[in-house]
Amino acid sequence: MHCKLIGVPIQEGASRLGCEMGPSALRVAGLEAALSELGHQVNELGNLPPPALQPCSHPNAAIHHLPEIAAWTRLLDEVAYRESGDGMPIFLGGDHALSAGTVAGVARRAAETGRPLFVLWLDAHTDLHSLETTESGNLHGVPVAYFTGQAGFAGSFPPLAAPVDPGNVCMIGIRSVDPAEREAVARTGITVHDMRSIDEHGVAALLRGFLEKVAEADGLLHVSLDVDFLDPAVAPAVGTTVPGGASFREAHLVMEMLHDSGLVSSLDLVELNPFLDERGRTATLLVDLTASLMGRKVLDRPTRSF
Ligand code: HAR
Ligand code: MN
Ligand code: MN
Ligand code: MN
Repeated sequence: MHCKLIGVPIQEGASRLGCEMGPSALRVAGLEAALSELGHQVNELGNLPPPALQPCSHPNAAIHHLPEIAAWTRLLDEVAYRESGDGMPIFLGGDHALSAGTVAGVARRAAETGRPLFVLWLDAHTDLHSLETTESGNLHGVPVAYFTGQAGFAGSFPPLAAPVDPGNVCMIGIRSVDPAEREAVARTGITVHDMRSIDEHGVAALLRGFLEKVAEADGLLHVSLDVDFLDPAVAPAVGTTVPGGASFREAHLVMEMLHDSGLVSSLDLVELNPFLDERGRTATLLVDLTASLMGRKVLDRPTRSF
């Protein structure tokens, strides 16, 4: 596989500063070497420069940093479109607001190829607020509403060329949903597997169902991995910890199954806040999870799909 590492030092979508250092921490933790050792060709594209701002405003006075997030979305849509033409872009965040642009861009590319885009959202949160409904005003809470084409982004965020069908979005690990997001889940029909579903059915059964759907549709698959998908006990370096997250093994199993599926075409690693880490353990875990997604395994297994 031809992997492209793209640093996205964005932190204005989160309430706590520090995600800007995420790309550096992932590099220091050895992401490039981990991928090269697996036999992948790795292109290190460096960090994207912060984009120029255009003035914009919104009647919701709670919103923070709208011009910054709108500008990053515009830039990332372009970069994700360009870099998904050949090879697999891996976006090193940066807070989760970056996925508004990365998913918009890969969706535009997918639409051109005629293959449907699916999104696997691994997160404690649904990030399904609109600009109207966000109460915190932290724009890492809105990307899913944007890239699925929900109302209320016109005039602030860039126009969306290829909205992702909400029926193609699957969320796993969810355990913090605001009332307006709960309503949006019901309205859009996005598949949400909360932590209770993982407890009851096991993460493998939930993921297998989704991967079968992607394979049947001959889809492309974008994976968006928020650090807070993981339990804070194993991944403390995140500003929005929520207890009761995915375990070390549950997360690795997800990555191993994704690898075996052969379906993943792009990846976001987001919300890593190195300022909150303990001796680099969260950054190291993210690198190890990425390696599992890209083919690292304990033992070879008889060939199977997932
Ligand atoms: N739903 C809450 C809000 O909108 C929390 C959002 C936190 N989002 C992330 N990314 N950390 O998932 O403020
Ligand atoms: Mn702020
Ligand atoms: Mn998130
Ligand atoms: Mn989250």
